[in-house]
Parts: sequence; C-alpha cells; structure tokens
Amino acid sequence: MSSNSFGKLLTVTTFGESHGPAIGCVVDGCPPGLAIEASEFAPDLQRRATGKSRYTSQRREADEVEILSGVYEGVTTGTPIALLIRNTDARSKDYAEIARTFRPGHADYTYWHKYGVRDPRGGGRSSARETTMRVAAAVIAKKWLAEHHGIRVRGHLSALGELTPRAFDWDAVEDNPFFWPDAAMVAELEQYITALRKSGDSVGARIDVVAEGVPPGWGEPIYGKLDAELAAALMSINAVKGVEIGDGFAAVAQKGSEHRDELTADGFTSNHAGGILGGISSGQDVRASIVLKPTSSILIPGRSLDVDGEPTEVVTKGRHDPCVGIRATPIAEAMVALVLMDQALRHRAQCGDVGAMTPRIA
Ligand code: EPS
Repeated sequence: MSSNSFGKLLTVTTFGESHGPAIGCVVDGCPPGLAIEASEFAPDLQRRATGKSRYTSQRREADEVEILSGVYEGVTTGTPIALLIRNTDARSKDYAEIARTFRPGHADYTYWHKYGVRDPRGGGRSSARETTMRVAAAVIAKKWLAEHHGIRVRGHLSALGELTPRAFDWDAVEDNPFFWPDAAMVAELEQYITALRKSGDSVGARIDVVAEGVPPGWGEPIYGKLDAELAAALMSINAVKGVEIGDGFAAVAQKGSEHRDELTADGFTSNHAGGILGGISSGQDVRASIVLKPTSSILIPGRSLDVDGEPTEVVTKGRHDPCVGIRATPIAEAMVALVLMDQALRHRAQCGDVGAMTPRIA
C-alpha cells in the first residue's frame, strides 16, 4: 500500500494497523532545536482517544508515545523523528463474524477489491486508529508554529446530527466530551447520543477549525495552494465527506459585494474567504470545516454480500463510536497544523528573504 506520506518539506509517514502490535509515524524535515519530550504528546492524544467518555468507543488504549529517533537531550536534531505507540487493547474476536463480509458504507468493500486481501481486525489500516499518529505528529507542528509564529490552531464541533450550538464560547469547548462551544446544551447532547446508541444507529457531525496568527504569504500557487492542501489533508481523515474553506458552499448564494472581505487600515471588514486568497494566506484567521459521515459500523442490520458474492445481512457488534465526529476535533486541528508547518517551511525556502513593503493589515 502506497501513499502513506504527505507534505513536501515537512513530511509525515504513518504506519501500522488497528490490531497490529503498534502504530507509528516518521516526521521528517522538522528543523533542529525544537524542545520536545514524550510527555508533551499526552494532552492532544488523550483529547482524541477512545474510552474517555460514554459517548465514544470503549476501547482503552494508553496511547503512550515512545520517541525512537530525531530527538537528543530533549531537542529535535533535524533528523527523522520516529514515534511509536503500542496497541494494548485490541479485541480481534469482535471482527470474526464480519471478516468475510462487507459492512455497508465501510471501506471493507473497496479495500478488498483494490488489494485482494485485507486485515479485517479493527478495520486494519482503514481504522480511525491511524489518526492517532497524525495527532502525535501535529504536537510537533503545533509547538513549532506557536514558538516561531505565535500561531494557535484550535477547533470545535459545530453540528452533531441535527443539533447546532445556540451560543459560542471557546472556553466551553474543552470542558465537555463533545468539543461543543455551548455549555448549556451539553445535557441535550448527552441524551441525544445515549438515545442514538440505544437505537443501534449512528450520526454525522461537522467540525470547524481556526488557525489564528498565520502571516500573509503562505501557500504555493498553482498546485500547492494552501486551501487545496488543507482540503486534501482534511479529506484524508477517515469518514470525512466534505470540506469547506471560509464560507465554503454558502458562497453560492452570496453576492460579490457581500462575499468580498474589504480592506481598511483597521483591518479586513469580514472573513468570508477563510483567510486564503488565490491559495495564499491573507493574514486573517484560516478557517476550515469538515463534515464526517455517520459511522458505518452499526447494530442496525444492513444488506450486503460476502466475499463469494452471496447475499448476507451485516450487524456490527463491538466497541464502535456512535458518531466518529465527537472525537475528531484534535484530528482536524492536527491536519491543519501539519499543512501550515509544511507551507511555512516552503515559504521560508523560496521567499524567506523577500516580501512587500506595504504595511500588513492588522
Ligand atoms: C474503529 C473501530 C473501533 C474503535 C477504533 C476505530 O475499533 P475497535 O473495534 O478495535 O475498538 O475503537 O478507534 C481506535 C481504536 C482509536 O484509537 O481511535 C474504526 O472502525 O475505525
């Protein structure tokens, strides 16, 4: 299987299967001198992890990072940084019943046709377990972006099924298991997911990510546009079916006079563009959103075929998420941070000693 790497000057390669002995990644191209230690990976990994609330998969992984290379005496050396996390709570017998069938709506079917073989245990390489290593890699990117450019990348759930926040407060986001910005609605969300779980079904979600502090100039027209690379990176997250930059699809009903972000000495008057013009950052907040489809591993019986082409009915038991979007906020943040750091290094490589004399808009 190829295409397990992305990025140009900062490259990330992930490896491993959900029920294999370990998952890992190699982050290559990180400049030397960044202080990093194993304990710094824990906060973001725990934000993403399973088993942290009643509303996600109950698989309990320690998700402890071992730094195998690229760091000496607590600082990056400029050599490849290899990170490893051992799988400790795989329960492969859950997958025995569906090893010869295809879950409707799951990658089981397409992996089988593409490779002619698949590791059915926990979904193998197609499992959301793989996203653990993206979050680990992005701990490095988030720290580098913060230290070198004062950038902060953060996200929140902006829809859970038909529910949307009625109020917005960043402070609320980390205080509930849904990354929900409206504290007053958390009880409603709990009831919603509990009822959904009981019904054996699943639901989709939307996540918004914002990167604050991105300077103007990052992004490479024509084929390395910042928005194009963000879209590709975000779309590579399991279950993502839609990506928007700025106002995204809402732009279809906007007038030019409404959509454009006017420039004044006091700043841009709005940010419909999501901080990107012509594929290059404008200096405004970079805003991206993703939509994750409902989990396909559900208890409601669905029609399918087995590997011999015989009709069968599939019921997926085990420890699945009723909504994968609930714990995907750190994953979306991770992909945005990794793309931004790669683009920052690329901008420095080509244009590090140039730039316009025009004052930057605040
Ligand atoms: C997943 C199915 C479940 C989740 C898993 C993602 O796997 P299992 O049946 O082995 O418990 O727990 O998520 C993780 C293990 C993780 O770390 O995110 C799937 O089908 O994608």
